[in-house]
Amino acid sequence: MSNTRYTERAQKVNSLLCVGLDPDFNKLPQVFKEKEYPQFEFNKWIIEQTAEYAAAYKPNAAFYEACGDGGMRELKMTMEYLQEKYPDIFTILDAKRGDIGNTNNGYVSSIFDWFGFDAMTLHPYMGAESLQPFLDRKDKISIILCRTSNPGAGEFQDLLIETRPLWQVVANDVNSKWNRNGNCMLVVGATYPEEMKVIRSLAPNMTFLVPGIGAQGGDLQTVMKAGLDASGKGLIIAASRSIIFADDAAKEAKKLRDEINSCR
Ligand code: OMP
Repeated sequence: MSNTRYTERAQKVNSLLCVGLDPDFNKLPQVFKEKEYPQFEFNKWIIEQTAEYAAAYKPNAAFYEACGDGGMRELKMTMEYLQEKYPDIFTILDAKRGDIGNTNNGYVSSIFDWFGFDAMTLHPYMGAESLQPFLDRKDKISIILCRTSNPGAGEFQDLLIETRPLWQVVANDVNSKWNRNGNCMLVVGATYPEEMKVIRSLAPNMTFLVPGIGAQGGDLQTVMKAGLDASGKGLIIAASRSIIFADDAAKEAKKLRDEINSCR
């Protein structure tokens, strides 16, 4: 099952680090901007510097879509590069998809089958029935937004459903009802460690994708304490800008990998 792909890679390189491949064109060093395939060449360079520390890579679709058909081609080239050179690294497309079931079949074909990602991020707003095409894929991982990292996350997520905020209902339902195939994970932002603690108690064995360390200011130690599962795993700690746009991406990735491990 695909869930084991992450844990096996994490074990192999002794890392819970996920490097976000968010190659915002405007922020690329000039030398890459001038290349025929700027985002791909930049990603390749980042991958070469960080692969030994990375359990996962997570491109965000927005930065590729922003570059039109060239961006989509370069996202595919990035995937082909990873599949060929680092086939055991877990790959996540951050695209926060979710539509009616029939339309979701299109995302399944595109993101899981054509691009070949192991996992994608999904929003739960339309319910389990709509997400069934993703949940039915036993060989792939559905990562459901539960508590997002953004400052305004609470606008809807904190709304009370009887006595519980919506994010708790999502955590509970994904864990107890949606995860029949053992192929669900939850997005839990690093900027909300108190909520993460509660989500860990609601979903003791589930893996959390945790963005918000680095550029968004999440505190690593607090997050690790709140989110680790009983076996000292269960987290995918994601950072994009703080690694890929650092002066020395390899150094930053190693540093974060080591900091994560020192909290385990
Ligand atoms: P940095 O803030 O540069 O590390 O990037 C964070 C990445 O994680 C971006 O691609 C975001 O879109 C994504 N993300 C969040 O920042 N917050 C969330 O709650 C969820 C995600 C995500 O699904 O990955």
